[in-house]
Amino acid sequence: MTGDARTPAEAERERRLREQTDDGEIISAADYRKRSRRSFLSFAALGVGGYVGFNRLQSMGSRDSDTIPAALRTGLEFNQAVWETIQRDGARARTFSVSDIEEIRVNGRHGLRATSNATAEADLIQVSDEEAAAWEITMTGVDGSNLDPIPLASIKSDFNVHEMVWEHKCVEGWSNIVQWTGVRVSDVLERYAPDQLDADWGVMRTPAMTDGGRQEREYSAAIDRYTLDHSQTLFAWRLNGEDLTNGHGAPVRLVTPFKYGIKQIKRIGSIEFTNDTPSDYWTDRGYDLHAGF
Ligand SMILES: Nc1nc2c(c(=O)[nH]1)N[C@H]1C(S)=C(S)[C@@H](COP(=O)(O)O)O[C@H]1N2
Ligand SMILES: [Mo]
Repeated sequence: MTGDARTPAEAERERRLREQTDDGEIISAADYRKRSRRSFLSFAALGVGGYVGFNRLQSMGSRDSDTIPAALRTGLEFNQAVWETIQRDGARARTFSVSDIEEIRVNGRHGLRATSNATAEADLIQVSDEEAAAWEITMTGVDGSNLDPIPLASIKSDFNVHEMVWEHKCVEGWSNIVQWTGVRVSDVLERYAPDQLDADWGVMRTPAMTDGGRQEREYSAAIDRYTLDHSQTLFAWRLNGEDLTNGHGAPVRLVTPFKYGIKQIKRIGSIEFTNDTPSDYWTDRGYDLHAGF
């Protein structure tokens, strides 16, 4: 790649990015792919082992009255332990150069569709400029009480803005390097939900809006406290320098490191804080609650 010959403007932008997000090393996408090939191969091997293991598990009994087979539950507990180790590391997701930015498809339209098999942007529930300007994220506390909502206008104007170039990974096996513009969720919650900073989880939902009489099933993503607090977890309203389209989650979505796409919830309408282990759209369908990588 001849991408090292950056223009002064690009170099300056990169310096600003590094300063703003404090996220350490920035390497080219080509180098990163070279480096990660080996870890991908061992990940693939793990996947095969996991599949064989799962088939064996299904014939094994439960440890007590739970319906989860004992060995599988041990696996989930192991997963939780690994996750907690990562948290203690204070790890940061790798970020990239602005010259590595790629296009990204619209993927996953749950909570966004105006017709049952909508694919085009025009088939999605449109958030008008007026609706976007008045948009609020409603919140309920751990005791179930309603908190004051977070106005999107405040998200956009009252906090430090961060730009982050990182790799979005979908569980379907594709990834793209994209740039997000947003503010830290932790900055916003410190101001708008100071009594909820000890809550173990925040369950974010895409509101079930109606358009043309069809009620779309809502999407949800349960986000653990470590992730809510992480300096690279953003409420984002721009993607690759453009305001979010409806398909990409207008007017505001979540971006969070170490999590697959299923946790990058688009069009956030509410957050419910809880200390109980929650479920969300994809955990209801058998995915791991943390969906980390
Ligand atoms: N509301 C909502 N958010 C969602 C989804 C969805 O179906 N509905 N899909 C998720 C998945 S699986 C992925 S990979 C990303 C894709 O984001 P993009 O469409 O901006 O590429 O959105 C995530 N957020
Ligand atoms: Mo995804």
